Amino acid sequence: MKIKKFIPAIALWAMGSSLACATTVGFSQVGSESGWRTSFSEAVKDEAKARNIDLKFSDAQQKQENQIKAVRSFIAQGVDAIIIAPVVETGWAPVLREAKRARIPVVIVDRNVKVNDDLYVTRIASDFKEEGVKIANWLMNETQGNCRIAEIQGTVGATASIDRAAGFNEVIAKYPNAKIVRSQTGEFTRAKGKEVMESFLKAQSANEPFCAIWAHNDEMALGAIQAVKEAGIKPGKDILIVSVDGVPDYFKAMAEGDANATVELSPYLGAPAFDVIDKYLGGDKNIPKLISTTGDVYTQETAADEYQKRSSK
Ligand code: GYE
Repeated sequence: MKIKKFIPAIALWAMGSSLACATTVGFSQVGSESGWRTSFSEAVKDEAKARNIDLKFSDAQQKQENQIKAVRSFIAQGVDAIIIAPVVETGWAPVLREAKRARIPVVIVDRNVKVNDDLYVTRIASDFKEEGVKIANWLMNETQGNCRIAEIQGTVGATASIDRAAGFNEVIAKYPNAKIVRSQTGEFTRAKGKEVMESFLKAQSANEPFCAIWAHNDEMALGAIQAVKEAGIKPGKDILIVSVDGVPDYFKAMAEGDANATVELSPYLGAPAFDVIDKYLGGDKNIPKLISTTGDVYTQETAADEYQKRSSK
């Protein structure tokens, strides 16, 4: 009799205390501008569920002011930790100082923030400059360094745009016959990528066609491909298409011959972010300031197989 009563009491206590102890993490995400971004958000949500983390997710719709509001509200709610995937690099110091004062650790994922590094625990990201270098090397190799390039940049002020451009430009600077002849932001979205490419094509002179489109992400490249097709030009052949991300739709486009190359970017940033938070909240403050991931170049050769793998995930 005694034992019977005892067990449910223990079970109840355990249940109650585990609920009370669930870690609460606020996550301020850039938005849902690209397929890569959506996969990243999903990955964070799935990982939080698997770890029984109470995740407060906030979509900033590509606006830093929304992110700052979200972070302030996470602080007011007294979350255990905050993850920020910042839209742009600048303007973060005040709100990060507020988090620090409230003793809430902040982990930066993906793009960077320009602040003293005592204002966050660590940053988990890929090396965007290296991505620019890799894709430019592929393009220079493919064209023997002869190429008039139309560049569709990502969001102005975002690390992914700044560093990808820097890496790409560093490589093509070594080739006198390679040149960026048009450049404009497409804000990382498919619709804008299409719009920008349409305007490039209108302004293009017939005797100086583009040899390639360099888009700072797959989503804009996919929009540009549509614009090129609608102009009666063959993407992937008449104009080479290169970008970064490695989203399933882009693998499909490569398999169909419409796109040429991309650098894969892992969207699985939730697990390493939660690992760091666990460590930090567990008392281990010995965490490197940058945890980086890398990705490979993919081309048409393996695109069909890679598409299969990715779309069955
Ligand atoms: O390439 C793009 C997204 O910041 C690295 O943002 C990220 C970029 C990614 O919208 O698709």
